[in-house]
Amino acid sequence: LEQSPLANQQTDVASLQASIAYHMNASLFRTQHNLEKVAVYQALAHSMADKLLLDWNRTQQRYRKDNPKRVYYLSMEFLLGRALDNAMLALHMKTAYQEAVQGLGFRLEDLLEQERDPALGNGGLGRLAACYMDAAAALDLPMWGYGLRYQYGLFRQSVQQGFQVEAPDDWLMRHHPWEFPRDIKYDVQFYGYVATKMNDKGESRLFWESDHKIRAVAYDVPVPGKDGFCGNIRLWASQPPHHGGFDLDAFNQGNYDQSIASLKDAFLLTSVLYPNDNHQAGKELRLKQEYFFVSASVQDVVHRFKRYRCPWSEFPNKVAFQLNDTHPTLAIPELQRILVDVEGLAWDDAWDIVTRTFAFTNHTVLPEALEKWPIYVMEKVLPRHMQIIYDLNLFFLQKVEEKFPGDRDLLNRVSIIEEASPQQVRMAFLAVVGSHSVNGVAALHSELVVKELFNDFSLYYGKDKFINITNGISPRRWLYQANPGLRDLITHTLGSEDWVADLPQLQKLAPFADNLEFQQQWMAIKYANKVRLTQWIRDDCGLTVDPRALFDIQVKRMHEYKRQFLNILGVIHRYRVLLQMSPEARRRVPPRVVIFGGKAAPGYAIAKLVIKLINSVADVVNNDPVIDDHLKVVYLPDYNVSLAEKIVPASDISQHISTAGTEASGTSNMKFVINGGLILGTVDGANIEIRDEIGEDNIFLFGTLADQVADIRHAQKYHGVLLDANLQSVLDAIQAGVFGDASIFNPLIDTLTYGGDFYLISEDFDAYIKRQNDVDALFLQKAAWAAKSIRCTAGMGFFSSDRSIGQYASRIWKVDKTALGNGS
Ligand code: 26M
Repeated sequence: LEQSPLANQQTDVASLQASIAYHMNASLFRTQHNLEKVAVYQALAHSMADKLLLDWNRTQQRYRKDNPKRVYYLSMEFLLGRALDNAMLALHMKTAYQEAVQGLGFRLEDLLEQERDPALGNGGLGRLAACYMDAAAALDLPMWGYGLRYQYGLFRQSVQQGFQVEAPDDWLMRHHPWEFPRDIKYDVQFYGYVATKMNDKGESRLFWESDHKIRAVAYDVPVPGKDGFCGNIRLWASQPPHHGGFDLDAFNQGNYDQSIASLKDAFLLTSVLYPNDNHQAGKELRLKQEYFFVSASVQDVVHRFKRYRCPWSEFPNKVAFQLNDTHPTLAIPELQRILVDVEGLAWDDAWDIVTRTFAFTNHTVLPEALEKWPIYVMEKVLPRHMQIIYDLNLFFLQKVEEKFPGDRDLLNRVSIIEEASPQQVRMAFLAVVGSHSVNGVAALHSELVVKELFNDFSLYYGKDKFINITNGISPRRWLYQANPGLRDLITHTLGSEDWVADLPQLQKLAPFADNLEFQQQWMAIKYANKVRLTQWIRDDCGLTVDPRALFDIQVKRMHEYKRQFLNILGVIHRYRVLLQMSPEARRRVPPRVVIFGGKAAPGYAIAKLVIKLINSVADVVNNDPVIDDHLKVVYLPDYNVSLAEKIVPASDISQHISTAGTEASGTSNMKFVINGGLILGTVDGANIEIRDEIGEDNIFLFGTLADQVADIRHAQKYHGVLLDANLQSVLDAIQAGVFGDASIFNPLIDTLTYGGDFYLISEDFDAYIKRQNDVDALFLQKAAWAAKSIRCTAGMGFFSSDRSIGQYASRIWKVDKTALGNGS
């Protein structure tokens, strides 16, 4: 391959142009005569992918030879975003390619916009997986991602008459040059029955048999690293098994429809990503997706392990599985099944191997998000796994009983099987019992995980099993790539690019915080980013906003606990206050553009109603001549990773205002702050650690604390909710029809009154408004604002995903960066 003209290592402009031209002909079957942007993008992507493949092969060959302990990050979601810009920057080829395409008559920025976002994730959890793969690649850590190749990613969102409308995300309709189909296949079975059989050694063993098989085929996605290193994500697609897809009897009888029915099943399995975020839907197809993914991945890993002919006892020294939430938890009984039923290990030996291999990351404490599967479903789809879970549970409960004799209540509380009707398997408990380490994703969250979610387990296992690893973000994508202006200023100021791989170096910016000239350069970059977003808002929403206004941004999945409702109620309050002011008083308030973005799960009616309310408020406020430019409200449709890359560098303030104790970590908060955006937030998730790192004076926190929430809810139950007076007038305005037909908003307003204000919007309303006024006041003091903005970036060194992955590696996986390193 090294010699192949496809992978010409020359990076001079003429060679790059030649490779683009080559792909135009050979990969796209086109001539140079009708060059559309999308075709040039594709040729360019192929050309770049060639280079990546060389690195991929070199890296993976080295691992194969050295056989280091490998980490497998099991995740149902990888929200990667676009690949081309990322790859060009990682391989230091962007400037050369820029010139190459310029010579062909194109602007690189336009071509980059042609790439469809792979959206194989819902939100934070999927994007975290992408940032972690990026970090592992940068650190030369032998970690592979395993996931699913959904034909349709997260739905595309448009807004019609103010309502969210979903469309399928057919991202594979156009050829996607960033994945490589492999001749690697495993069959995965479902349903069937469990029988007793003799194995080769004459021992009686249980075997699970079924005619219902679906084939998993591997697609590899390269993850560009540093210095010629390249990681991998292996995604499984479902297909009918060889010869097994046809119902041959039906086929021979000429009953074609019936003969291909199971073919359809096979293709359907990985066709679509479930669009729920922090909510479990409980659909059988989802369970099958989870098992399909897990089974193919475990088979692949076992196959790789066996290649080296090590004894089974070596398995935990060669393999670490990290479970990205409970979605891949079936990997635990699956590995136990393979070791016992197929490989013939004794139960206890197998279980020792399993528990030393798995570790589990929890991403939520919201009860509605915790996965539970009814036993009648599990029994039907995975009969052998259900037996194994019963056995695991029995042995576990026996040990609990030994340690805490006679505590029947405790046994009920920790049982993997929930004794309700229907009986359910508690996947989080299975994950805890089958793992040697359980971690939360921010300090407060990990505390709640130990004290609330898994309290009984921490008493049984001891506290060491439960740790915190605070989330991190890729400084490459979220600063270096997304904010070239700031990147260059930082590099120029610090004298080199070393800060990217050693993010705490950002602290060296702090001495410049009060330097007026530096402040001006800093804020000029922010302004340019706001201008760029302004153009996007004009093209996308047909709305003109002034880049000099304060940009106040909340972009994240629409969810009640994230309280976009609080934000828009605050906007209505601001609107009413502005209307009551004299023109002179109004001019003393800094103009604001309040920007929203984010998708609601299609079945989540209340979240969708908040989208409607935001758009209704926007209609009125944006067209009110009295308000003019003092306040604008924007709802950006189809929020995704590539849009985030444009939005994040352009914030003055971003909002992270979840009810305390509900947002496990948040990661966009980190992205905004590292780009010099200030935060308006609650004392929740990683906001707390951001405060600790950047200093209390550089963040606007407000509201109820996590340990007060339960008492307030309790009081509400007995005394009802006494609505904040300002909030009451806001609700009155909505109900008076100021924002159109009031009746449609009734279910939304009811969430504040009937049955208590669960997310404490009224409780926090006054503190929120006051903090917003503090923001206004500071924005008028340009130098003070700039100083805080600089201190924000300077203090963010801790939040690199390189730090997070380093902690996972040393505390959980016990792996090092490979000794060889640097692709040599
Ligand atoms: C579960 C069952 C069926 C279908 C879908 C799901 C499901 C999918 C995604 C459940 C939860 C999902 O994501 C949760 C999530 O994104 N959690 C976020 O994780 C981030 C990374 O740790 C945190 O920063 C966020 O605070 C947390 O909300």
